Amino acid sequence: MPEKMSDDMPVLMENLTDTIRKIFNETLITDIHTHLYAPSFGNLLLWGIDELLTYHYLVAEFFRTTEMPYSNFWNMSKKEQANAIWQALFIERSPISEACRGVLTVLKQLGLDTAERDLNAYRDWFAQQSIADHVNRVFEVANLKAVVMTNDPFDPNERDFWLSPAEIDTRFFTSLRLDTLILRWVEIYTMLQAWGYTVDKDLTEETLSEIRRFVSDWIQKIKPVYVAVSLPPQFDFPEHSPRGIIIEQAILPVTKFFNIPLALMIGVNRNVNPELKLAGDSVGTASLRPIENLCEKYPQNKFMFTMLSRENIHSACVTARKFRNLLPFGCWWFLNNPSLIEEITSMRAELLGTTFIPQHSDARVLEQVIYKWEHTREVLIKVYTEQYSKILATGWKLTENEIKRDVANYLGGNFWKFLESKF
Ligand code: FIX
Ligand code: ZN
Repeated sequence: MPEKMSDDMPVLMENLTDTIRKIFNETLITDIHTHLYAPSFGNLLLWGIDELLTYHYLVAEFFRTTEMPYSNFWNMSKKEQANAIWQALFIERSPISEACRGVLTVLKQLGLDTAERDLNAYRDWFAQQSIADHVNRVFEVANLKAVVMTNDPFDPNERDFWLSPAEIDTRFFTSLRLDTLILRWVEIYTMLQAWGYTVDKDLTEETLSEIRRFVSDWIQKIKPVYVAVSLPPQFDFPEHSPRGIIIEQAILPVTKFFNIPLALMIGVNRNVNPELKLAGDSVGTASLRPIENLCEKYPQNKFMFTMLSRENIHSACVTARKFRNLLPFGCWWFLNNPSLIEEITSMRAELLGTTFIPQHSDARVLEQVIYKWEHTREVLIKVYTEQYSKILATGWKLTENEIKRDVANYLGGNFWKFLESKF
């Protein structure tokens, strides 16, 4: 009788990079934070070359190349804006920034010829795609299993969808984004009044109870995988301010009740240049004490967090070591560049082993998931080849299935297990 072949294989030092590359290429990803929408949300799902070229990362880079008055740009049609950005960033200069290279990676991976530099030919190609097939293809090329949307009940377009919801593609999960509720209470409490909640500008007991009812209603309506808020670097906790009171007395009890995480995205200074609109946000270094205070005071609540400032990443790793109810995720926004992903992921792997989520895409335009994941994957293969080779060098034996297990956890498992966990 021939010996039964094991379906697991030992990993040898000489095959390590190839094995890790193969595993990363085969592992499907859950993208835990995007600004994408399922096709049934209609125009809210952005896709195609003009959307790719007018991504706010590229708008910011475009204005560095021109003296054009801001208003001229904003008065242009989307196609005209895309033409101007293409001309300035791809033709008159080499497209070497991460956001520019991203457009080229997308074109390449969709089978278009970047050497042609023919914007109208790219437009024609996108115009021929049917959105249903195109979404399938993008998911396949990017290796995606699922994406999490960012769903804001205060966004009038989204509200319309939720008031008479259509079926949602099961690969698209929801998250409840509450920046408006938490950060702009004084401006928006009248909206809650108009929607039938008995609230007042002052955060009285009754008002807080009604805010809890509002958050619970939306959790039941959209079934989010987490509740999220982005916060400025000055965020503190505990804090005697509307945002501090709303988080502590309205959000935390409800997220605890439903056992869903609160995702904190810390370090954004909004609108430092309002002329740039969506492209006008900046970064600031924050303190980790508020997160430590939250995790310590509310050990039965679950928190996810990402920081925008590079200077915060090391202390963020240390904070995560202290609290099992805290899950770090992604290289957010200005940190989503290969040189920084490499530094951040190595640091996290050294301090946190396999217990974090290395990346999310933050894609706003469908096809961006292709480049954001392709560029990240290259870095992860490099970082993990190095990490695994160091343990092999001690004589430790590794099998393919063990690396598969770890990579599957990084690219989705850690997230789904955190959602299941109860402390
Ligand atoms: O707050 C956020 O979720 C940010 O990611 C966005 O608002 C930001 O504009 C972005 O697209 C970053 O990638
Ligand atoms: Zn985002």
